[in-house]
Amino acid sequence: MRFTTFCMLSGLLTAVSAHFQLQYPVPRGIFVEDNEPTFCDGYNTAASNRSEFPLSGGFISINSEHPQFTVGVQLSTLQNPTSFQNFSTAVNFFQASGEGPFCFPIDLTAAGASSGANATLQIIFDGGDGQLYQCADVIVSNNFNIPSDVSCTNATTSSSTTTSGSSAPSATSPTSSSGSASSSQTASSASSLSILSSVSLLSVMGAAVVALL
Ligand SMILES: *[C@@H]1O[C@H](CO)[C@@H](O)[C@H](O)[C@H]1NC(C)=O
Ligand SMILES: *[C@@H]1O[C@H](CO)[C@@H](O)[C@H](O)[C@H]1NC(C)=O
Ligand SMILES: *[C@@H]1O[C@H](CO)[C@@H](O)[C@H](O)[C@H]1NC(C)=O
Ligand SMILES: *[C@@H]1O[C@H](CO)[C@@H](O)[C@H](O)[C@H]1NC(C)=O
Ligand SMILES: [Cu+2]
Repeated sequence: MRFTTFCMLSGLLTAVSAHFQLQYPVPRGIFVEDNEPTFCDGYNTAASNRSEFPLSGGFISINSEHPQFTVGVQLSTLQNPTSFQNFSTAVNFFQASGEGPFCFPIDLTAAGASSGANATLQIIFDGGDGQLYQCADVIVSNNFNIPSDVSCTNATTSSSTTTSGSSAPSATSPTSSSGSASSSQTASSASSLSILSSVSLLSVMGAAVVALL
């Protein structure tokens, strides 16, 4: 009974507001929930302020708002990749679970990157409401270690299984690269609005859970 109730509620939450946020490396731009189903969360131009990222022994840290998800990472070594076709696989898609922090290793050597190269990482996440994308523009370095104060934890310790790269990114190009400045401005106000509405929705749902239990 409780289980059924929980499933119904979490199903609702999933349908309405849940996504994922890239925590590390620093994403290309601030998170825009409504744009996350599109190439690089709607940011179609590489950032000029790149952060360093280790050639090997790196990790990707995300916050998942979905209890079950599939995640993978693509890499491009173009200066300004503009299409999914400009990327190749760096971390095969795998399934994982747990709402909250999730952190997994990535080795760019295996993906063909070299030290000193500019690269873009595109994290692809599917928690049941379609594929979502966030990008980070980096400088690959073989003598950079991720600072120890960068958090790398998993919400749950349950094991994950590897899937055979079946959920490849859809072959859509970003709509247009012109007018990105104005669209990112409206996008950031839309983002605060949707954060507000997510928060109020969550409190309503929280009250409902308390009432039902
Ligand atoms: C890397 O990108 C920065 C700006 O994003 C550029 O100034 C620099 O020349 C690029 N380096 C290489 C090796 O292409
Ligand atoms: C690049 O600059 C933007 C805008 O100031 C900022 O939000 C972002 O965190 C910076 N990225 C890095 C990797 O420092
Ligand atoms: C990047 O992708 C676009 C669109 O598929 C393609 O036209 C272009 O040739 C690619 N660039 C490189 C350098 O592969
Ligand atoms: C989180 O789980 C993934 C998948 O099981 C694993 O590869 C990774 O090492 C875990 N991260 C931490 C910080 O334990
Ligand atoms: Cu979602």
